[in-house]
Amino acid sequence: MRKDDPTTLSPASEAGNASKSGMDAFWMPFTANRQFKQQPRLLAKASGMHFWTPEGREVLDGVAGLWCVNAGHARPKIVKAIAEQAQELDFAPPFNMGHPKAFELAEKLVELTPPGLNKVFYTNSGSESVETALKMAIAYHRVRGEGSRTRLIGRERGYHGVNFGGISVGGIVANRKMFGTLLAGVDHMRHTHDLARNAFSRGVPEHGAELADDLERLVTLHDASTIAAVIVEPVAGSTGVLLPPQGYLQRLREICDKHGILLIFDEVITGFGRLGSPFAATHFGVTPDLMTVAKGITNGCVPMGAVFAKQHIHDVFMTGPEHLIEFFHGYTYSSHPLACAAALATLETYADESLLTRGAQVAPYFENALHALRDAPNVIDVRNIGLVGGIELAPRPGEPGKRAFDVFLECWERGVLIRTTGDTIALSPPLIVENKHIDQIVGTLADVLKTTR
Ligand code: PXG
Ligand code: PLP
Repeated sequence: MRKDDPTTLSPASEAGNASKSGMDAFWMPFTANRQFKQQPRLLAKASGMHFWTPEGREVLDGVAGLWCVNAGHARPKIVKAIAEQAQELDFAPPFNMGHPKAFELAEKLVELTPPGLNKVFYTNSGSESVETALKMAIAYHRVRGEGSRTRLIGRERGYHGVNFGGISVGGIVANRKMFGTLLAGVDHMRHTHDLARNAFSRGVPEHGAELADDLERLVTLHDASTIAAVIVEPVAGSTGVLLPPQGYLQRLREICDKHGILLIFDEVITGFGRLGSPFAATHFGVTPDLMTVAKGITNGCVPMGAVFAKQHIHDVFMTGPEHLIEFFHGYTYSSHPLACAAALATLETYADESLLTRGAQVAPYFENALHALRDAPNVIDVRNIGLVGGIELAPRPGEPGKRAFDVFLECWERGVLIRTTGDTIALSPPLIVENKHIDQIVGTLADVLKTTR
């Protein structure tokens, strides 16, 4: 065989696996693969508020990548930190070994979290953070002698990532129905979405705090002595931007306290400034026992997630012989040096530009702009909090999700990246967004809604 014969370069092409289009091999996540590959939407470059396609077309990022690029794209401090870290220490084993930045980052993170959440366990994604928090909750009860508390309570329409624990406590049917029996011993509260009473609310809706009493109902059914934890998104993102009714989270906290149930907030989207406060827990003044984050922790640049735990949860584990592992859990890439370097530079960037609270200043303009869409064709609700917006469309008869997806495609053609879930358009611009960007996003949406059937 000749040295330059391409078949000697790749075992895949030798076996005939390489595709003609160059797009067959990649099985894309959460994507209509066949539709995408007929009409690919590729991103080649990003900076600040914008992406560029390989052809050089500019696209305004209305969704911070995927709710993660909170400081905007390619921020210099973060780019530099990652490059330097790769040179200096590319990897360090996280089990039985450490590296300085992992400790430094943890100290900095717990300065930002609500009081009491002062222990950090590192993961690599939101999904892993959720699995970690659920395991921590069950193990916590067991080490303190209440091993019967194994049940986990989630909520309808909840999104907690895609691993088995997360889809079990989650409540999105498409993410669950294909995957068998899931985790045993899980139950769900009702979701809080109530268009009849709360449509077009500005900020948190007025009605529905009583839905927290669903937890009391589940306690009556299963008995508190069998329940380890309740997990909710303080503001649900993925499922279509659902805000907690006034007083709902406080009530959930009270019921958990009354029954010794741990409260887990999944702050993968709400963490790091999305609501105009560092965390939703800060925003609503309700502190969970465990809090999951990911996405904005590194500005989306390097995969990373984390679970924050209250001191007493951590301390319960620290009672056996000192030479033994206390919590049999961890990932090869927990506290990856590149992720820690990216996260430290991200926190610096957030601090330099006060980004963790900037959303609160921009929110009124964003709110007014969004609510101007209430009379656009097919709009049945507009919801907003901080720099999160949801615009719900009436589904086209017999084609759920299609109307919103058509809006997404047309916005992309017109240079604005939005996100849709079902028939809800979700907006979550980078926290550096300016009024002119908001005008462009909402102006484009208004035009597109006029022409979408
Ligand atoms: N919990 C919450 C609350 C999330 O929003 C995850 C867990 C999982 O994180 P990872 O990093 O494993 O994806 C998420 C992720 C969307 C969308 O369209 C949102 C997410 C992921 C994919 C799509 O809104 N959020
Ligand atoms: N599968 C196998 C065979 C492994 O050896 C490991 C880690 O050592 C894993 C899965 C888990 O990988 P990670 O730690 O990256 O989650």
